[in-house]
Amino acid sequence: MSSQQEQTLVLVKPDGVRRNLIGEVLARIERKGYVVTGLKLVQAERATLEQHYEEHVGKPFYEPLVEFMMSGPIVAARVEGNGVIEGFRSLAGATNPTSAAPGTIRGDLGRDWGAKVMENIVHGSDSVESAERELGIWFA
Ligand code: IDP
Repeated sequence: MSSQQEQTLVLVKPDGVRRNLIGEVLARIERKGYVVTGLKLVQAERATLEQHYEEHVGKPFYEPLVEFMMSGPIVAARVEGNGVIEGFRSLAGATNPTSAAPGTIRGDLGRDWGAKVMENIVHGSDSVESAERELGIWFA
């Protein structure tokens, strides 16, 4: 299998920050051997989130998702490594924390709280194109 040096955008969502999981998420990234090359705590603005989540406009969970992402500070990280885009998605686990595998961030630390939107602790870019686009939004 070939992989290449990549950059990805990781967000620790408001639930992760509220639950004091910033260090836990960054520790898992670093223990895997990836390198954090940009890091900031931000209160996201609606315009930024509308750009970030543009592919989800019109879906039933879109507005709850934007509201949730504005409900408290988030951490944005630029993370680098060979194959890091797929690698971080693998560390994060499936979108739904109920079905995410144990051993993953969402599987170990997330659960279904009955919220309108899945509160699943982290975001990670899903392709080279998304990573470039999203890093441009959060690390302009
Ligand atoms: P991902 O974060 O695993 O890439 P996406 O499909 O890009 O998943 O969805 C973005 C975010 O929207 C998810 O992380 C989750 O917080 C929320 N979400 C996605 N699908 C649903 C759903 O069916 N119900 C509620 N929330 C959802």
